[in-house]
Amino acid sequence: MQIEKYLIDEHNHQLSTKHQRNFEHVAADINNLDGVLTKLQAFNVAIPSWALGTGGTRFGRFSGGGEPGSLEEKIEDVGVIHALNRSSNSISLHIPWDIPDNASSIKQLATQLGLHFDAVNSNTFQDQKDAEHSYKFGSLHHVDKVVRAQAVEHNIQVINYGKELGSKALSVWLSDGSNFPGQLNFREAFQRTHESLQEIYNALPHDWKIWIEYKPYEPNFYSTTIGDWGQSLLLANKLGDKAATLVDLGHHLPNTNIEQIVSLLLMEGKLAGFHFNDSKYGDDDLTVGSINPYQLFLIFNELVEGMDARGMAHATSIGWMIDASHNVKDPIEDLLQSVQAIKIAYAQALLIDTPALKTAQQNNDVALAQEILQQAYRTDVRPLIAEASLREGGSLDPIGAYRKLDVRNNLIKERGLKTVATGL
Ligand SMILES: [Mn+2]
Repeated sequence: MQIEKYLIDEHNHQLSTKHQRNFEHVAADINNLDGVLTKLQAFNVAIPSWALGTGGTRFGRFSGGGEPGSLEEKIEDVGVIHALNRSSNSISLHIPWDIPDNASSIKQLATQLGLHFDAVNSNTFQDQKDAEHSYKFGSLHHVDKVVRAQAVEHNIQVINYGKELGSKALSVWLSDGSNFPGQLNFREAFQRTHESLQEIYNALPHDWKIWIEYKPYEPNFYSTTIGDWGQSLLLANKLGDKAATLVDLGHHLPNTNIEQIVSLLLMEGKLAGFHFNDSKYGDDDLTVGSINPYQLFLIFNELVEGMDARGMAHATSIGWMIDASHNVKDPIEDLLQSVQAIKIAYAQALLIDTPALKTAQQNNDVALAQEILQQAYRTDVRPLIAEASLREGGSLDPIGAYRKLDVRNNLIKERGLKTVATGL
């Protein structure tokens, strides 16, 4: 289904008096209001194709109604999200869960909805139905060359799908690792991974990138072959300019200072982008900003400061993606909440008084430095987000509009109550 623009306008009209009052209140204290709004209007976050259905855990999965049953329906759902928030203009495909059988018609559908294709994601953490070799003991690091060759070939095939759709990056996450001490020679596993990645790297078109994701544990519980940002950066540096490190917020041990990692990767020109989510314990894939919004703000502080220091365009210089799973929420509502949370953290970071912070740092005025950061963090920037959305033709209140327009029930009528999307 598609949302008619006039319905969004009608809903906005009902909210406009209150919005105007709130907007003027916050806008009065912002020096560079137009600059902030322009940046918020340009900012988009890619929606992963695997997040449009209900997720699950290894204990079970409770599918919701009206889930997309095909790639076309997933693209339509991203169209719904983008129509509401005007900040989700791309989709990140996962192969083989979402193989575009007819690339030109898929591309046409996306274009109609104002969407394009972000990074494509390969999958060598599961055995596929017709696969000759198993990834039980790893893929790109496997001790057997024929298994590595199969995994390399899969990644090259994913690049080829992406080329047809206009993607410009391959995102690689490996589950390769070991479950028990002694199972693996760490050095050799790393070297084999490097060799395999080099073959994939050599198959990249000239204007493509390869994004290397890391994760400390799970599904392997003793070691992961690309376990942290150091190991990913080591590989990215060995591979070359087209390779960089992808930061998934959930892929860190508890209390890791992610903002410091982000700052240094940016400094080295090796920050590929983000998989946004939130977590309490491990790789929980919860809604962005639902557990630790202050950490998200501190990350955006480093991003804005670091990108400005290098003269990078915020919206387009790195990849912005969500990687979340929704076990108990309507996936579209969850994604709308995640995008809003990201934009809130970004807007707060844009409000930081950078020259004053620099001076405070120079003077070792620790209390003032904290005051400056928290002054921005404690500003209610939601009217700025709403105004940016309005100026782009979106909704002042995306989730409110989604509910008011009864989108989920319309999807259930269209697709049925018992539906299961491909994915996690
Ligand atoms: Mn991820």
